[in-house]
Amino acid sequence: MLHRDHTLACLALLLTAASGPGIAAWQGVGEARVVSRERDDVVVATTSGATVAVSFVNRDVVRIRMTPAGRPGRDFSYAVADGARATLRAELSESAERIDIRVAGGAHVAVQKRPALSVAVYDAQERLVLSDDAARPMAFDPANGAVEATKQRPAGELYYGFGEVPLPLSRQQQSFAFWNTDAGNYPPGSGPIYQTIPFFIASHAGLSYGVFFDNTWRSHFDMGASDPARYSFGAGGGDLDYYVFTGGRERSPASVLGEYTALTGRGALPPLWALGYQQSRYSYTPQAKVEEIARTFREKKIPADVIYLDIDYMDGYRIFTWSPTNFPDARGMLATLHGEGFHAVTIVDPGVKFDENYPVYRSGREHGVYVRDAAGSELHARVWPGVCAFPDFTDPQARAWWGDLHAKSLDEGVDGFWNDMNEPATFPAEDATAPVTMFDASKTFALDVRHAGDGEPGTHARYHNVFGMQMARATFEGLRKQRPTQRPLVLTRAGYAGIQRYAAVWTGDNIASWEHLALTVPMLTNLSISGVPFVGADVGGFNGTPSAELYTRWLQAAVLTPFLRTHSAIDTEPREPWTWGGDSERINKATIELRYRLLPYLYSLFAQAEADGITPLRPLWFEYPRDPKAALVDDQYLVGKDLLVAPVLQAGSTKRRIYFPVGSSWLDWWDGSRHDGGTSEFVAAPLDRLPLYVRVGAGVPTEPVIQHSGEAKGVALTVVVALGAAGTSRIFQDAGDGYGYRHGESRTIEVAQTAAGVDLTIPRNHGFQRLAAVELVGLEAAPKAVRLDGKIVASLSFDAATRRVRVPLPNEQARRIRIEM
Ligand code: MIG
Repeated sequence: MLHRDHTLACLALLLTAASGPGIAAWQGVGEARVVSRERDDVVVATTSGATVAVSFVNRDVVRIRMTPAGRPGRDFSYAVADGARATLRAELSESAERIDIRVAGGAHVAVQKRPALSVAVYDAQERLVLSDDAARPMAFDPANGAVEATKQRPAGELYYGFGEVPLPLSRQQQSFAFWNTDAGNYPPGSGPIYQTIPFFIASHAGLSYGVFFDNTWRSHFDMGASDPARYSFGAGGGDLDYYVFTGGRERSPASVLGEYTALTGRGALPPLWALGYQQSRYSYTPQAKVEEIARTFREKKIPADVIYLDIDYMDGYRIFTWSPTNFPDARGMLATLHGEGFHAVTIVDPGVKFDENYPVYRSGREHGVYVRDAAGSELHARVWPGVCAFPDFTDPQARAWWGDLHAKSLDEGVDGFWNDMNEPATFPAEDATAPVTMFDASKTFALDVRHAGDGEPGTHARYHNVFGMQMARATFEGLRKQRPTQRPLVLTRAGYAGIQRYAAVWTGDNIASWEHLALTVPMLTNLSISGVPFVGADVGGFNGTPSAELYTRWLQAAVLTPFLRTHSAIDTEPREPWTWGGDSERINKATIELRYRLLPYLYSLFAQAEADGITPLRPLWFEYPRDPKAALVDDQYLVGKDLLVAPVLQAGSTKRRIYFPVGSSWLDWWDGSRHDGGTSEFVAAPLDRLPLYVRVGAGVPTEPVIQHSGEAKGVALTVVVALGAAGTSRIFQDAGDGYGYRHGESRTIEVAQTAAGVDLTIPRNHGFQRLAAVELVGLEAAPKAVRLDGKIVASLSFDAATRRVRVPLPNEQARRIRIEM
């Protein structure tokens, strides 16, 4: 047993809580004994009986896997995308004290053999990336299966990512756990909540690296909270299996995220309609109410694409049914909604009502899909419908069964599916007397409940954190099978690393408070750079009723977040963009219109996210890792590289301070005024103004206001060019749904700014929106002339108030714009 200080002993107890009672008895890995090769892995047996395997996923990504039992089990991961875990054969050299493992031109792993095996990883330039704390080698607890690693922490190293944790942007000197939890009203600064994404990007002296701890058990990170000189991570079972992303030559946040998403998959382009404004409530019922809400959007000309049906659409909360009284003609309602350009999403929870007269329940039992308790009987627990059985989503047959259930809903006209309560969450037993607290262990299945584990049966303690992800996967795969030519929209509350392959994620039951509004910025940007492109928070805050001002500010703050949906709890006042009437309605409408004007930009960002894994929403730090003043900014965010959003997050505020990061200059979206990088400014932000900036050098595609994305085909694009620096922007276009874009049915327009002017590269148009104009922004005076391909543009109007001039393009042959001042 190792000597450990008090804090670590506490940590150990925390870690092992999920695996049952017992005092932690940590054992270090001990000295390296025998070094061997197994396929591409270098496997080191240690005096403790554990083995440590080192492999290379590619030149810059190293995997380290410590197996306490010595013999690694099957190599399987829910996080890793199909085919993404290729390995390279590394060169191995061994001396009395060390083992060096490297690939040409890539990273280098140095293993110190004694006094206890310890690992250090270097990048391709032999710069240290991370290193075990020699005093605290990798350890495990043979009594309960817990594992743990401790790394040295350079002073000032910061940590971002970690998926969904309600903490400030950088998690240095914080500690938290992952155990998917229905944590409605989550207090800022706490955890665990709904998702488990044990991935972070570290940043120190302008260099980044990443770590992904691929372990589905209850896990825990201490990023220097107990001791600022070290950080540690561990779990209540399984292997100590983690990846180090060295970030290649660049060592940038983007290169690390690219490496992580190459391993765990990249979120595919959503259907265009899912990027529109979405309206939800718990619950819009009966169907006349749903129809009225949709109609009101159209009457008031407030753009919207999607309406949500929360649990009350069902018959006694039986999934895949409709309430005969409140939704007597669901098909008719869905047809009406479609006629008005709406798409509809229904909520589907994992609990299947235990009811012999309910065909879905009976079918599940006949197919043997339900989770079983430790004694082997069908697990029953209470949720909305009363006593339920639960499909075991870690069983491929259960997933297929589940996927097929969606055929009926699709046939009725449902367009997308919302998976809730999939932590999984359960209610207390009817006769329970103890109070249920926020992070109560009783809010889910018993730890000894059994799961199929895709061929490796195991307990709930092991598979709890992937239940929600596998539910979303089952839904996604079912939709892909039923509707192969449509892109699915699946929204999930729970998930695990890699969830981006299957679903959009929203941050659950937040609160209608200014504090929770402010929390959305660090939460969503961190969730995004944890590889999940399609993220959002309930606009206005789920629980409680926001004031008109809070709602308006919240909508502004959210308007360029990827998943934009107003949603509210059952006991709150109505909440639609028009609820407060007057100015409030006018401003909310304008805010949603801004979303639609920028849809082509958001869409292009999603195309990028699918191609290279770089997600649309980013903290300032992500693009400006060498600017120390940007490192902790968590009340502003970037959308792509080109838009900077600085929402007002405080009650009664009509101005705010904004930091413009070093390395770019920015133009005010509304008036074209210029703000240089490295400056901090107080700007006016009256209630009708979202402070929004475009990066000098960028070309941002926009379109006129439309009422829903289905109208996009009928309008042309205008690219807004922020003058003053060189740069190239790419505008991606395709059909907006389906998979034609993977077979060449798309085009990418290039807009390049040079010292001479703006050059356009417009490929042939196969029925996409036409590029009809270029707006040049940032001009302090009217230009003497603007030439388009040599010819003076006649109809030119300079708008001094917005510092811009609009250059109409007569056709898509346009190539060169030259400005004469
Ligand atoms: O126990 O379906 O987070 O968005 O409206 C609450 C009802 C269950 C929790 C979700 C919320 C949803 C609500 N659900």
